[in-house]
Amino acid sequence: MEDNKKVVFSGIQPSGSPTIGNYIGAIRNYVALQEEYECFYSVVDMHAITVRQNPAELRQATRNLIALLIACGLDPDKSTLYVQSHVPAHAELCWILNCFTYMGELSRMIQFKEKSKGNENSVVVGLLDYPVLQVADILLYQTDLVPIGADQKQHLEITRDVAIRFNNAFSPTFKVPEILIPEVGARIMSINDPTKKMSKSSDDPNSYILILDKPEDIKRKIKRAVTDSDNEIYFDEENKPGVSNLITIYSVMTGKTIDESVKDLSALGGYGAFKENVADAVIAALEPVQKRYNDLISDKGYIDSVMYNNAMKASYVANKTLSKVKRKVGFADLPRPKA
Ligand code: ATP
Ligand code: LTN
Repeated sequence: MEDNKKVVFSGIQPSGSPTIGNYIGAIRNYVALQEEYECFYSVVDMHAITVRQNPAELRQATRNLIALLIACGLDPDKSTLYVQSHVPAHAELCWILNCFTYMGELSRMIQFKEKSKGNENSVVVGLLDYPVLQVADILLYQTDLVPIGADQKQHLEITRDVAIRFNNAFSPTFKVPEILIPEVGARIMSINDPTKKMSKSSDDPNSYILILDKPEDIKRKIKRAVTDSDNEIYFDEENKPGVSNLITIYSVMTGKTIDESVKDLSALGGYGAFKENVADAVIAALEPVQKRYNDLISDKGYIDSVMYNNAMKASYVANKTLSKVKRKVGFADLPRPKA
């Protein structure tokens, strides 16, 4: 690893096919950061099994996500793009950090509260422990910066708290990471219910637009997007969440500012033409990604080699931190028998 470059880490779950919310809130920043930083991007399959997955689908979704991230612009020779479960250090550090994390901290997490609502007695331990695995992911790589969407802010705060707690209990061991949340598009809302976050694991396909959705599906979904009845196009997230969500999507997909986008879109008159323009912008931005994806996914050997080489690179860095941590907490070295 080059010593002078700062380190970026982020993770994305293979819990379905990624949405434009994932793209806008996270993936485009992964790509933007890879020139300047030493980047580690992990397909976090161990996080994904905190909700029940079909094994064959999970296996396939993991490979597909590696291919999709490359299609979005990640260069596996520049960024270390790997699968979390291929680097056992994540699970090992998670266990150690479990012993430095409080039940109170975990039970206060919004994501845990939402996902366990209504079945408090049968919620799996992994769902409560989810943030600690995320803390381990980040701290293993001595990360400076974590690009994420707004929904992950609480998980990053706990990461900083646990790092500081461990460093204070022993001596400086972990870098305390900073959070990077985009100014525009940190929380893309569901297309048919703009009060909820767009989410790839939703069971309603009309709530999200996938990066790999066909143009006709993108058109149909945006045409049916929930807006409001006043037929005026301006940006006001509180009072016009549906319209503002579409303006945000247009802005990121065209590279224009929110003001420029409002100017473009309000000149069109009604919601019909507005939605058509948003759909066209999304389709145009995704077309090259979809094309690259279709080429990559048929190249099994290439995806295999990316997965293997990058797991080795990630393991090397992760194991350095893990060894340090084991020594600090007092685990005995494995003695080498004299020959
Ligand atoms: P799931 O639906 O399974 O919970 P998800 O769609 O929320 O998954 P993750 O894999 O958990 O996606 O998240 C990957 C990254 O995408 C995270 O940094 C997350 O903050 C970001 N992200 C997810 N959804 C959105 C969204 N609607 N808007 C902006 N960023 C998002
Ligand atoms: N919990 C994250 C995914 C994730 C992650 C990470 C993000 C797992 N490990 C480390 C940033 C850094 C989510 O998006 N749901």
